[in-house]
Amino acid sequence: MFAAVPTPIPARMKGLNRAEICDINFREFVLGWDGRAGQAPAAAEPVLEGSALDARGFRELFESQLVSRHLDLMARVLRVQNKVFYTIGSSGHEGNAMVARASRHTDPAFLHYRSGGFMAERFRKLPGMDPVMDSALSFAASKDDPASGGRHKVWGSKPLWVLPQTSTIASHLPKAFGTAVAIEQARRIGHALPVPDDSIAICSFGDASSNHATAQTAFNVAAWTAYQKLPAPVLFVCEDNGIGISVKTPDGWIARNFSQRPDLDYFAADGLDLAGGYGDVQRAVEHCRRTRRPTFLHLRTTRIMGHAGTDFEIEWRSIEELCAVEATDPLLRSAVIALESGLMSKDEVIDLYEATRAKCFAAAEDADRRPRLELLEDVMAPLAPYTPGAVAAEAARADYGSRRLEAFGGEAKLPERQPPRHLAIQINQALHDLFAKYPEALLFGEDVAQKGGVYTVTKGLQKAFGARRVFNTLLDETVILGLAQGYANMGLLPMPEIQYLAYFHNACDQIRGEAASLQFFSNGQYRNPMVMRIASLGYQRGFGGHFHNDNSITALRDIPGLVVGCPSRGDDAVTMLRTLMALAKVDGRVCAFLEPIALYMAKDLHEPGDGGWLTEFPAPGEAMALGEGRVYGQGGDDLVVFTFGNGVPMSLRAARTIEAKHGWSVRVVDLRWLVPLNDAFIREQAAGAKRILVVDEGRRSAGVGEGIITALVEGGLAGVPLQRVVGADTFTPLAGAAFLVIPSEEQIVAAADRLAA
Ligand SMILES: Cc1ncc(C[n+]2csc(CCOP(=O)(O)OP(=O)(O)O)c2C)c(N)n1
Ligand SMILES: [Mg+2]
Repeated sequence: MFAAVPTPIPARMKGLNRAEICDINFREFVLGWDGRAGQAPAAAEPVLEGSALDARGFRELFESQLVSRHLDLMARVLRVQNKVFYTIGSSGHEGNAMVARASRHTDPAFLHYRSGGFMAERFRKLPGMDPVMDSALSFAASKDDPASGGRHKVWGSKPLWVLPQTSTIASHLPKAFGTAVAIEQARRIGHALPVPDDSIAICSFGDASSNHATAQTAFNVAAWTAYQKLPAPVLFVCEDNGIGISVKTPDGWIARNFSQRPDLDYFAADGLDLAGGYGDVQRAVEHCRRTRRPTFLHLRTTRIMGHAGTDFEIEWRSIEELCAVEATDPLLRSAVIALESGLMSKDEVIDLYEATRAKCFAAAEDADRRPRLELLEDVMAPLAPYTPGAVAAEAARADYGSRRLEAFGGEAKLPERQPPRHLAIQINQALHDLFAKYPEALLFGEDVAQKGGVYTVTKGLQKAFGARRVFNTLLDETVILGLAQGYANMGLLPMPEIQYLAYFHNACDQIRGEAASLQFFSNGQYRNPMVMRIASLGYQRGFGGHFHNDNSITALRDIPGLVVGCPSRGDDAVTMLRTLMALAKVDGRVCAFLEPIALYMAKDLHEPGDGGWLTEFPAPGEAMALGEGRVYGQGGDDLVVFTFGNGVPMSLRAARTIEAKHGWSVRVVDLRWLVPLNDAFIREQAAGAKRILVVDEGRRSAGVGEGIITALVEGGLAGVPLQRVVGADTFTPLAGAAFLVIPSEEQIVAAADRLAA
C-alpha cells in the first residue's frame, strides 16, 4: 500500500544528538545522491510520472516541510539558550502539509502537536502571512505570538481557522466532531456560518492517541451519526509513526482497528512520500467534503529526533533501530523527488535547506528580542472577559416581543401573567423565553427532547422550537460537551444539559482542558460560549444513589474562567439564566447553571401549603448581575448565615427556630453565584455581624464553604465567632443514610447554639 522509503544511508553509529545527526544526514544524503535526474516538469505537470501532485505543488510542499524541519532544529538549539521553550517537534510528520494543501484555510482545524508542516502549508492560503515568524514567536513564548499571545506554544491562527490546542492528546476530537455537525446544522436553522457551507472540520492526532477514550468517543459518535444518514463532515487524520513516547503501537493496529469500522470511511496515505501520498490525501479530503461523512485518514509518518528535546532515545532504543528510523526521514524522500524529477539540482536543494535554516534562526532571534508576558494581569487578560454594562444590557434586552408571544401562545399565557410557580416550571418557562430571544440557541443532552429530561424541566421545548434546536444526543457526556464547543465555534449558542452532576465528572476535561481554556490559549481570538445546565446536588427523597445526589462542585470551582451559578428559587433561576446567556453572548463565557434537583418541585417553605417557595416569573427586562446575592432578613446581624442552593430554604427554616430560641435577628445570605465568589459582597454582608455561620451542602474539603471563610479571613474578619455546617468528605449512600452526610436544619440550629455558648 505504501511506497518504498529511501534506501537507508550509512548510519552514524556514535553521536548522541539525533537532531544534529538528522541534519547532517540530509546534507550528506543529497550530496551523495547518484540517481538520474529527469527532464524538469512544468509547474502544472505531475512531479513524477503517475503522481497526483504537480510540480508547483511539490515545490511548495517541500518548502513547507523544510520550514517545519528547521523550526524543530532551531528549537533544539535555542532551547538550551533559553530562547525557546518548547521542543515537541514535527520531524518525520512533515507530510501532514499535504492535508493542508488538499483542504481550505476555512476548514476549521484542530491539530496534533506535530503539525508544523500543515501550518506552514496552510499559511500559503492567505497572502502576506509568514509561517516562520509567527511560529518563531510562539516557540519563544513572545507576547507578540499571534496565536496565543505568548501563553503557550500552540498551532493556532485566527485568520487560518486553526483553533489552538495544547497537547492533551485526543481531547480535541469531540469538538472537531461538534464543529463538523455544527457546520451542517447551522444552515438548517438558518444561521449564517462564519465559514463556507461545504466546509469540513479537520483534526489530527497520533497513533497512540487513537486508543484514548476521548478519541474513541469521537469516532463512535461520528459513526453513530453517519449510521443514521446524518451528515458529519469530520476528517480524522491519524498520523501513525508507530509509537507514543516510548510505547510501540502494535504493527498494523491502526489499519486493523479502523479500516473496517462501519460508517467511518477509511483512507490510507503515505505521509513519507509527497509524490505517492498526495493523491490519497486529496481523495480523503474530497470524500469527506462531498459525502459529508466521517472520514478516517491513516497517514503514515515516522518520528525522528525523539518525542521531544528531552527524550534521549539513545538511552532506551538500540542505535540500529534509531538509524533505521532516521533513514525513513520524509525529507530524504522529498529530496529524491526534487532531484529525480529534475526540478532541483543538488545545490538548489542544499541552498533551499540552508536558506530556510537561516530564516528560522533569524526569526527566532528576532522573536527572542520581543517582549514576553511579565505581568500576571497580562497573562490572565483573555481568561475571563467581563463587560458588566454590556452584559446587563443584553440580559435585560426585551426586543423580541413578537417571538415571545408566539412561543407562549399569546398575551394571556405569558409566564409573568401566571400565578407564582415552583423552580422546575420557572426554569422551563425561562428556557422557552430564551429560545424565543436567541434563535441561535440549541439545547441538547440525554432524554431532553420528547421526555423533557428526567425532571421534565425541558418539556415542550422541542415541540415549540423544533428538533433542530432541541434534541437528544447519544449517551456520552464527552460528546455532549464536545458538541457544545463545536456549535459555539460556529457562532451558535449551545445549552448542553448534563443529566446529573456526577456525570459532569465523566467529561470534566471537555470544560476544564478545552472549553474554558480556549479564550486563554487563543489570546481572546476564539471563544466558545455556552450555558451548561446540570441537575445537581443532594436531598432528593425517594430517588437515591450517589450518582443522583452528588453534592461536590469542587471540580467546577477549580476551573479558571468558568462562571457557576446556582439558584435556589424560580425567579432567581430566570434572572440568572438571562445573565448567563448574556455572559455567553457578550463575553463568550463558558457558564454552568446548577439546578438543585431537590428544589425543583419545592412549593412550601415553613409549613405545608404555605407556598413560601413559589415565585412569580420576572418580566423581561429584569436580570441579576453576576455576583449579586439575595439577602433575607436585611439588617439582622446577631447571626449572618452564608449559604446557597438547598442551604437557603433550610437555613431560612432554621433561622426561625434560632430567632425564637436565642432572640437573635438572623440574616440569611444566598450567594447564588458560586464561581467566581463575590468576596466583596461576602465581606460587606459580614461587616457588623456578631456571629457567622456558613452552610455548605457540598463536601468539607475544597467546597464553597472554604472559599467563603477564606474571603472572610482575608477581609480581616477573623475575630467574629464562626461555625461551618458542611457535607462530610464521603460519597453519598443510598436511602435515609444519604441525609447523614449532608447538612440538616438540626445541625444549623446546633451550630447556632454553639455560637451562643
Ligand atoms: C490525556 C493525555 N495523556 C497523556 C499525555 C502524555 N503524552 C503526550 S504525547 C503522548 C504520546 C502520544 O503518542 P501518539 O498519539 O502516537 O502521538 P505522537 O507523539 O507519536 O505523534 C503521551 C502519552 C497527554 N499529553 N495527554
Ligand atoms: Mg505516535
